[in-house]
Amino acid sequence: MNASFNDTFLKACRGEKTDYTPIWMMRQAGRYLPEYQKVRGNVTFLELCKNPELCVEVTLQPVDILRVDAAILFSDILIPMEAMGAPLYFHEGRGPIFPEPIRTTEALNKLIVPDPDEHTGFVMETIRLLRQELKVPLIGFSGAPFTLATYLIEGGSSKVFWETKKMMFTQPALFHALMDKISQCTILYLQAQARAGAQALQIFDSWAGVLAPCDFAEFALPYVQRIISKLQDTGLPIIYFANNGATLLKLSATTGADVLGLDWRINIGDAIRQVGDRAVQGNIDPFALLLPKDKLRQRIADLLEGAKEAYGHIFNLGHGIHQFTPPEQAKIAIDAVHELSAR
Ligand code: 1CP
Repeated sequence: MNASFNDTFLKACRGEKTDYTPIWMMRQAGRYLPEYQKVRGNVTFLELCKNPELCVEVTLQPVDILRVDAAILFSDILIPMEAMGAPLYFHEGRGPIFPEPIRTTEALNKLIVPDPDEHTGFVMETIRLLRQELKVPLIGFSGAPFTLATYLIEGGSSKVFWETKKMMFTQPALFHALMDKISQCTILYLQAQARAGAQALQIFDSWAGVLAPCDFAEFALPYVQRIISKLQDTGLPIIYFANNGATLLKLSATTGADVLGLDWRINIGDAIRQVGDRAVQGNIDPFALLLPKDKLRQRIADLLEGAKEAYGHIFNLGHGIHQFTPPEQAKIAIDAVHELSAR
């Protein structure tokens, strides 16, 4: 590794001593940055995701502008679902749409388990190009099977998850078969990202928090466990983030992930006491970035204090940065984490 490479983030993932607490922000490349808006002004979101040169450009933006300690591949969790054969488009106001939702065995049978290098080669190319540029670690990612299944079953975003839970409870075999296929796809997809040069892998379970613990244990967790066990031989740190997952934390600790992402609804010290010898990532409320500078710095100081017994701590937001956040506020937070945690 070359001398100027900053591996603080990777050390924290592994529970090794670091000079300061590393920070990155979920959704750090995106609409709150005018530089992103400029690139996005000329292309649709899917065109952007499929253009490695542009993906490299927007991945690097927050690294250069904000000085975060890790980069996250610019892409979307739904890209491999399109590669499975589910037509996808992004509606400007309503977000992702799958016009042919997966609700029957016939629909499921039409989905393929794609070869990631062949069907999502643009993602792997983005990773290879980024590794030539970056002086901080590159995080690759996927969605978790449950979260991905909700989009396929609902046909897009949802608030109540009626179709998803209806399938879980009335057609459990079909639900499990869909989860199995998505998991096969995800394993190959993340293995390909590792081969292309990703240095850590995050699994986003954005909707796990809508499940009762017993249903999470039966319908979602086994697939995350399987994926993570298949990634062990990559040697990469694996981060599992279950949004709204405070009530699922003890179960999440059985996924095999090296790092557990935390949303802001739980006190970080309480979380640390539940997860054992495992690093944590989080967990300031993304809206707290709006606090005046002195209050924001105080909140960060308190969070760092609360995390001081952690096996390892990576500072992050409890969920993605909101699109109307002033970038200067993000910069204040990043500088404060670096300054206040310096050892
Ligand atoms: O209009 C635009 O420019 C698109 C906005 C946008 C962006 C910037 C979407 C649409 N996705 C992304 C990028 C993205 N998505 C990243 C990039 C890297 C980074 O973090 O900087 C990542 C990691 C994701 C992951 C993602 N996509 C998740 C999991 C994380 C989370 O926020 O919970 C989810 C749920 C999606 C689905 C998605 N993509 C985009 C939208 C609007 C949605 C729907 C969200 C919802 O259902 O509420």
